Amino acid sequence: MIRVYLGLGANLDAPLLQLQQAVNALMQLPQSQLAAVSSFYGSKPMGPQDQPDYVNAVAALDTHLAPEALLDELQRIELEQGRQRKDERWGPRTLDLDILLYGEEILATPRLTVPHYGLHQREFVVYPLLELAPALQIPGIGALAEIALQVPRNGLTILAAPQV
Ligand code: A4P
Ligand code: MG
Repeated sequence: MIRVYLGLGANLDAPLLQLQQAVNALMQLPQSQLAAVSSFYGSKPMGPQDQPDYVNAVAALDTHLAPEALLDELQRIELEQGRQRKDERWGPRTLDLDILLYGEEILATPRLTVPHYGLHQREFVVYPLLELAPALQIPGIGALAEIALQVPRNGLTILAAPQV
């Protein structure tokens, strides 16, 4: 099994419920075991400011799925939860599921950049990840705890605990 970390984000159509529904879907993934889910955090929108605040979380998943098979499953879950892909960069969405880390692998394929390119600059990824894995090393970047020292919290708050 490979330990994978996933980023969850939503800011439309009851985002807290969207995230809990996504957690429920992750528990059903084939060849996989959901290991842990961070608190659900409220965060200020990165990108266009004329959109609602986000709810974000990070999940730890142990899986036998290959990276692109996992991405297929995540995109299926996004679509099942009403995700519509729009052209606006960083615009609002009912659910976004990103592969943050896939074991210690560094991937650069047409469909996947892993570690996720924004991981170490985003407070809504760094702090939930720190909650799950305070000793984590980010391949090609460094120690998560060191990275966190450089990332302002920007109003990040804990909203709720996930049900797992
Ligand atoms: N892709 C490449 N690498 C990956 C990866 N590691 N994980 C490709 C998942 N997908 C990856 O994704 C576009 C393509 O990226 C996919 O087809 C996949 O092959 P998408 O989900 O359709 O597009 P997106 O998510 O809108 O684009 P992007 O640039 O990934 O957006 P971000 O960076 O996820 O930003 N503010 C707050 N507070 N919280 C948020 O969660 N999220 C965004 C979206 C903006 N502002 C936010 C938040
Ligand atoms: Mg995405």
